[in-house]
Amino acid sequence: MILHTDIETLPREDLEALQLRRLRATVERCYHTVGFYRDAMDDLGVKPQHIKSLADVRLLPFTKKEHLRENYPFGLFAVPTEQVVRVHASSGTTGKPTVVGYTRRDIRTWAQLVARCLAASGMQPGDRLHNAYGYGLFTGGLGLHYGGEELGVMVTPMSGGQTQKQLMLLQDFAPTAISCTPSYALNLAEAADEMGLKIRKLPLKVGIHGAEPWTEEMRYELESRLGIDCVDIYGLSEVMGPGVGNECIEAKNGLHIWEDHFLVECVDVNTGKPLPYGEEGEIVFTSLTKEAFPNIRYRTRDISVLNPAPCKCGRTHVRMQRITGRSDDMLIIRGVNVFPSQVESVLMQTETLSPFYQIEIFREGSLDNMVVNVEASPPLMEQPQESRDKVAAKVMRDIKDFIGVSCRVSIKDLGVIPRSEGKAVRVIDHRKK
Ligand code: DLL
Repeated sequence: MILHTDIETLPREDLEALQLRRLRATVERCYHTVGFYRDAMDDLGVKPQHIKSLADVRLLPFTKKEHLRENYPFGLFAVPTEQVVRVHASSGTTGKPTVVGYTRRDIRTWAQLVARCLAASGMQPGDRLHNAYGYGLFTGGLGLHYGGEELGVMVTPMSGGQTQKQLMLLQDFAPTAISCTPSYALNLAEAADEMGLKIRKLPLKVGIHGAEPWTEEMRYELESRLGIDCVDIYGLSEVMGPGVGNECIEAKNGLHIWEDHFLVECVDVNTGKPLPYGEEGEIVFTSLTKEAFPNIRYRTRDISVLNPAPCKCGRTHVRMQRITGRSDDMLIIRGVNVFPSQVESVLMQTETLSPFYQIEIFREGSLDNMVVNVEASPPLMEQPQESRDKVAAKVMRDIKDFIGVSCRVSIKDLGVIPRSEGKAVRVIDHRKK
């Protein structure tokens, strides 16, 4: 059974008519209930009645993370706090977190959208979900939890960490799906190997992974180690949490953005100018149904490409390619732009390496240097040092060829790189200390 088939396969014309009605209502409401939005629109001379077509969204001002911080904690709420039944917050790297709120209806909508994601991932009522996203201020745990219940699956609210216990419950509760970050899925696979647990033999069928960038190579790694299909789930707390979009199990090729609830744009990172479909840029969302915390043109800093081509699953909602990275996680090494995910791709194509890595950036004199620390595979561990040196030299050449940056590669013993329990820390930037 696939939920919501009608809305997910709506002809574009009808979908866009629905979006326009909802966009106009959202803008009207934001203008009249949130001082920040009214001021920002007044500054540009835009009134709600100027929004006559979907393209008119471009008349509206952008919203950025700093605006959320400036209005900490509840300044961007569009309803009285008495109508807010939940808040979440994302830990800022500096200072105050950003806070988001949900009305009772927002919580219901969110659950329905995550249920859609789970159904798109191939889950059905009666399935069992082992949910290892963190519970708490982070939206991952509760987001997947409510979505699972909405779909009618048995949810284990495991949260992150306690890896041994996770493995015990994976055997005893026999879930058919697991939700966690891709880096934690890898950690679980490794811990299962160490315990001698044949994880591939468990009834697990699908992994629903997101909350951090991951590559196609990582998908193959996880699928083969866990013996399951792995699909990508996307979202961010500012816009809702997990469930803004999800890959379909049929194509596993880009995340369908639930366009009846979110208007999505792709813009030039530097100029903010809208880009045509197919060009890489920053993803921007305007919410179409949110009550407590509506968004107008929220700049996600996530870099991707929108693809309107019909999908073999029959859904008409646009697909967003997997996220390459965040514009603020992009490293600029001697003038070359580098995303950690590009390094991941190269490392994971090198068979003699394990998929655990971390990148360090140092300033030496006036030059920035990138060091890629990666673990040897078990067979390479048995080999003499010169074999490791050869592999390191090859990886350095590959990174230079594919990404265009010179770096040092240091091949470490197995188990040396810290294991992730949630979002993996891929980069340690010593320049910031
Ligand atoms: O990470 C929400 C989430 C939870 C998504 C569970 C999926 C699963 P935040 O903590 O606010 O919310 O972080 C949002 O994480 O802007 C992206 O940079 C990144 N991100 C989320 N999903 C993906 C993904 C949750 N599938 C930020 N691929 C976003 C790449 C992702 N990056």
